[in-house]
Amino acid sequence: MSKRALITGITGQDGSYLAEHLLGLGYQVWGLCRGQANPRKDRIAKLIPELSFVDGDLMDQGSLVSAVDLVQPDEVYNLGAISFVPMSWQQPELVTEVNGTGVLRMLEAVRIVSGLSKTTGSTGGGQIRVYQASSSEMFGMVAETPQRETTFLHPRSPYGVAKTFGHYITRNYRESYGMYGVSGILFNHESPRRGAEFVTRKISLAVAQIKLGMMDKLSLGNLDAERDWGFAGDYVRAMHLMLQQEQPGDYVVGTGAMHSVRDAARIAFEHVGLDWEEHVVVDPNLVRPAEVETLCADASAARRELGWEPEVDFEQLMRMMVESDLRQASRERDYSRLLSTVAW
Ligand code: NDP
Ligand code: GDR
Repeated sequence: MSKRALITGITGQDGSYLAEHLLGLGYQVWGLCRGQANPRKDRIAKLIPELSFVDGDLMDQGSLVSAVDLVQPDEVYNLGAISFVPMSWQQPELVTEVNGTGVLRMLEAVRIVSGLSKTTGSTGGGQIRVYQASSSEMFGMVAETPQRETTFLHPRSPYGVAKTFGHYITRNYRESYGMYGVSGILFNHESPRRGAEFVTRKISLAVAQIKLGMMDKLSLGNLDAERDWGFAGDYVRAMHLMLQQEQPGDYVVGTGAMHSVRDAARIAFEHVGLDWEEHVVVDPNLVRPAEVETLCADASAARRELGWEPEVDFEQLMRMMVESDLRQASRERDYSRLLSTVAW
């Protein structure tokens, strides 16, 4: 009997890579999709025809209970979130509802459907395993470098605060009800499917367009910010491995190498024979109210206990993204259409 997985956030970057990975392992995969006529659903359905869909929204408890009940999954991957950090200052309440309380709603849905009693902690039906998408953004003002599972959390954005709630409530359901719930504390991971609002993709798209003479300048914010950037395709393997362990546990996932936004721009422009300094301008409006300056993962526990290793390094990643955007941009010279078709 093949295993059944339910993925929230199926229309996002990680949802697509994880679905492909699980289908490749022989899973049956359902994606939770929200909204009426969500255009991103058509895009993912076209990319991965083997996917099934179920309606639901992390804002709606009943819809999650129905979805879990309908799918009867062995594994739930809760990737759904408002994932762009700056939006969390614009709409902090909404981000808290989706990224924080939404996690609680999903855990409740799993608890109810699997018959875990609030009083006895006894399990009714089979055990459903839950993966929660925690984030290095929870470390915020970093207490130590590199960051590991035990590093003190000091989030610097409403996004990070909401993710911290999701992280602890997952652990709490594990301790309260014996639920198999784990959090992957994932550092930044990118790909040609990354949203255009995130800095690496913003750079790769701009480089492709500048190379093709479609634009000339790229505005960026804090060039000194440093991140531990990896490839999304590598990171979804770690999500799956976490749910295969005998004992549930939380793991940091990252490459252990740190680069600045300036490095990202330099590598991307150099790849097409351009000088980044001639094209990048700093826009103070893009600097955040509170910044996370440096993030670097100590993923030694994931390497040791999960046997996980990243395969793509930062330079390869930036070049892969630029190449993909160059191919798409030369086919589709209208910028808005470029954004909607790129890499999918
Ligand atoms: P994306 O922004 O690409 O995807 C986010 C997904 O969440 C979309 O499918 C979106 O669906 C869905 N979503 C938004 N609101 C809701 C809601 N109310 N109910 C259900 N689904 C909703 O993110 P990524 O794929 O990059 O990230 C996946 C997860 O991992 C997120 O939780 C993110 O916070 C976390 N994370 C990501 C990292 C990264 O570097 N990529 C690092 C660490 C953590 P829709 O089409 O309906 O908008
Ligand atoms: P981040 O990713 O906030 O780390 O969150 P993002 O790519 O948005 O920013 C990374 C760093 O680059 C700096 N920066 C800019 N960022 C953007 N978006 N646009 C710019 O023009 C720009 N200029 C400089 C930022 O200030 C920041 O320091 C991502 C998301 O995927 C989260 O959901 C996830 O939890 C974390 O990674 C880990």
